Amino acid sequence: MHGQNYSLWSLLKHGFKHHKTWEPAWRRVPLQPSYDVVIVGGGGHGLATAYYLAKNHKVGRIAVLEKGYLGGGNTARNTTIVRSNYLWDEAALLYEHSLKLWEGLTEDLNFNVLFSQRGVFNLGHTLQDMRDIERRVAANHLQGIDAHVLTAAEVKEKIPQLDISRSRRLPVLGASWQPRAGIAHHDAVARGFARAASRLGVDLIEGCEVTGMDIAGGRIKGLQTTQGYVKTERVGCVAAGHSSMLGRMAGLRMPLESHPLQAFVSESMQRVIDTVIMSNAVHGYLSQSDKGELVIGAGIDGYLGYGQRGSPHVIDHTAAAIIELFPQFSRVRMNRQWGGIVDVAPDACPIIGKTPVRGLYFNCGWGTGGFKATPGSGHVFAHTIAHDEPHPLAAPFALDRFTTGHLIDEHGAAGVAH
Ligand code: FAD
Ligand code: PYC
Repeated sequence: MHGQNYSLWSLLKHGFKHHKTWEPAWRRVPLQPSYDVVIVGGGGHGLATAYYLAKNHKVGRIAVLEKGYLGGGNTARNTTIVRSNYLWDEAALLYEHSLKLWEGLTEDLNFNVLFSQRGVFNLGHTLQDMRDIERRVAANHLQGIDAHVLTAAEVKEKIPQLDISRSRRLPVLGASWQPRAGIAHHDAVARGFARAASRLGVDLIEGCEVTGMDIAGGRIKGLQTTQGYVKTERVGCVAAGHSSMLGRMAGLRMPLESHPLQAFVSESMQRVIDTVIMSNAVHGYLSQSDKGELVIGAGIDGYLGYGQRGSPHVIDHTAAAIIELFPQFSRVRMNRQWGGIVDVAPDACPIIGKTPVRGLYFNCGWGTGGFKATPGSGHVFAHTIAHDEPHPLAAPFALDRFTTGHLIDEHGAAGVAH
């Protein structure tokens, strides 16, 4: 993540040797004793929140506190699928808001986030899968989201490598297809938001873990950190799988479970797959990175935990599923496997908004699907913190839905089996 950047144009103009305008990736600054707003968690969502706060709202001095290095959590570990084809209006409109921001993000940040709209296929293997696909695509049309139902033959035309033979254990009967969906580069997204936020004056503090919260009279007053005490009256927590631990510091029991979720990549190969293929029924999904690696993701581990690796049987199952869809990949060598910790809410939807503690806001519960939401999540969370009122798109995702009962069940459209 560290290093320096320069434009090709200025290099051509001035040459490498005499180049005078090297711009550091972001400003290195020490933690200050007080800030107007502190964001806890320097993943994509935290950095995006800080960027949109600084860009769109006048809230004074902002810091992002990150216990490790910027973008080193789930942002670094995910398989980068971006899409908005969710079922329910609340979720679909939020993810579509995000997808629209993705479409202009490289220009907005002046940093190439390598967003590639190569389309996403969600395969159906049973009659019930196909009924669910038809229902979701019909909902997407009403929401103004691009979506198509394809037959098996139409899928085969677009992905000739896919085995659609009826003799398969779970034959492909068809798919939903979102052409505007795709992938982006995980590190570039974190880096782009970090640089742009830093340029707007946000302090980005790495190696700074929040260890306690100072709350008096029902209001947040400051944070204890491994680099000392910080005074602040507005705190946004964006800590993904570690959100329940931050909640506990504020005396809140968050309705979240932390689960391992795994992925693995192959050796680099020539381009063989130019789209994204997902299947919840066989528990695997696949794309190919710009480096040529097959990027393969698994279903969620059933048990709870914080070990960033996951169970071997889950990844075995996924390898089998991918070989079932693409028998020719059985000979490809795999290079790396890893896990991240995702925070899953009971209705598979995020929690965005205020808490019972005044000035303390949470943005979490994105589970297996938060990468695609990075710009949208930061955008609506920044608004929520700045106005002390939920952004209209964030309002349905308030924490109090677990007491009012206004849950939004997105398990079916989560993209990853859980
Ligand atoms: P993170 O990037 O995890 O950032 C949170 C940060 O908070 C971390 O850097 C952490 O160090 C920091 N932190 C935690 N506690 C503290 C503390 N006390 N003090 C200071 N800092 C703290 N989503 C998709 O949309 N598409 C996908 O294809 C996809 N694939 C995935 C594949 C895998 C294997 C995994 C694990 C996840 C996947 N996801 C996907 C989900 C996605 O990665 C997450 O929802 C998203 O990255 C969350 O972003 P974030 O910025 O909230 O979290
Ligand atoms: O939500 O699309 C998704 C997704 C893909 C892989 C993990 N999550």
